[in-house]
Amino acid sequence: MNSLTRRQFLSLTGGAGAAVALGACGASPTAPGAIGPQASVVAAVDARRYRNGLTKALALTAAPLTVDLAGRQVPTWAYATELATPEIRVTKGTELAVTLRNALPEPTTVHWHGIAIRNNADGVPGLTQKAVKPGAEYLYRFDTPNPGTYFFHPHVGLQLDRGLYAPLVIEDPNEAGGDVDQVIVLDDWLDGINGQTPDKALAALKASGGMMNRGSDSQSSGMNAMGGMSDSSAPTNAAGTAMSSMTSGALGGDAGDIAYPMYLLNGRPPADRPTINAAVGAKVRLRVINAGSDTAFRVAVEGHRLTVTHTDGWPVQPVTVDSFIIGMGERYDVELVARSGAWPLYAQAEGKTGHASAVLRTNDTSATSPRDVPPGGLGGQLLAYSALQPTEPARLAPRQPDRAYTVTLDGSMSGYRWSLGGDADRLDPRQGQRVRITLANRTMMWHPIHLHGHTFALPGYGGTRKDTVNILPGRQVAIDIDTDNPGQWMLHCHNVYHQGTGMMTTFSYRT
Ligand SMILES: [Cu+2]
Repeated sequence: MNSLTRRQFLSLTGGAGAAVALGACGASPTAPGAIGPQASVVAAVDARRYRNGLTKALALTAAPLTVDLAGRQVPTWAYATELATPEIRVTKGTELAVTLRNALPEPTTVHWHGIAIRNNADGVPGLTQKAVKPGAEYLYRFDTPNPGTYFFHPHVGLQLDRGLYAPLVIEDPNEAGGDVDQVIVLDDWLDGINGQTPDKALAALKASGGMMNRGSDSQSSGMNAMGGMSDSSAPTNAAGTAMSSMTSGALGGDAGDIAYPMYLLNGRPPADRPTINAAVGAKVRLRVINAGSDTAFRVAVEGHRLTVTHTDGWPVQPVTVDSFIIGMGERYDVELVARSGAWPLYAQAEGKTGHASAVLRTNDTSATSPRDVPPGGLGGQLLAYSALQPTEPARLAPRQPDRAYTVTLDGSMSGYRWSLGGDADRLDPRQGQRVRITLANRTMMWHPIHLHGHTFALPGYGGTRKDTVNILPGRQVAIDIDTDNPGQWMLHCHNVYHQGTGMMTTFSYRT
């Protein structure tokens, strides 16, 4: 099965998945006994969170803006004209009081990705709050007890695939840290390029089965629009560029559905790549965030090895590699020791054509900028999940699961539909349990699965703590959750086009 393309898979299944309900509502959050965001137990848990007594108040405006991408003026929606900003950075334990002002023409929210947050601040419309209407404001007030690298984005429709994202760093005053602490936000970009929008891209993906009907092969023709293969009919993909094969061995097959026209690092394309300055010998901490919607990135820095110290905000036992792949919603903190010179930092769009980049430059050198070419390390030793081990404080205590669920990742390429099945509509834990969810990917594509409000452990990977895990085609991964944060929480694919067509459900605490 693994060698089949999605096109072949589709012709074998005949699009049977179309009969599967979207499951968008999941375990109904309005069911009897569901613990809602305003429940007293939510407040009781919140009252026990670590605080340092400080509050940081700020305003965040989501608005239509024009951004400059290497001299090209591009209309989009964003929080600031400089993409991937504002960076919010606080000391562990600081209370954040962020007022969201919605200047967009449609409702929005902010989701604080990866943070074990109070449920009513999680930013999921219809589940933890009402969507914030155009012209309205909403105050997000929450604590930051767990240090790490996080980010924030809307949880409405496909808004994440516009410019609505920025980093949130919670610093640990007891951590040694680096001499240089640099956030690297990666993104795949189509919004405003030749009239593209994420909504148009999704419409093209949904419609492509019919539009590209090629007679007897009609069931599978939709695959062409989703980048599974190339053929002589040279279809165009949703981003309007000529499609080529987008496959990755490391991702187990199809790398994504959309060939983006551009990839950005800290909001800038390669033609305007940013520079990171460091002293020779400085310890540089890179906090890498994938804010993309349909693209994994493979990251390396020429002339340097990378020591992975954290994933999804939580510490791991340091492991040194040449490169790593980061899926949508994942974060890796890596350290390097800067060597004299000017070096390309390169984020290849995995399985796709294109990259984002930056320059690491030491302050002793007047070297001209290095050529923007792939570092040798891109093809070197690649980080595997199996190489990750949590630090002792990050480990969950040994315990047998009280509840076990299986959630299947399903899809039908007929009409472009993705879904979660199995126990997806029955995720009804109680507070104080150890819950195991086995995520079984029955599709022909990888999926980065994200759980809100918790950092789960991966029992199959040494107990490493994460909140977003890539699951390859035909594989299954178990996640262990200590149910210590009552409320209603999304479990979903962080490919926004998959999430937007049904690959989501609710992890729904019950009394
Ligand atoms: Cu997915």
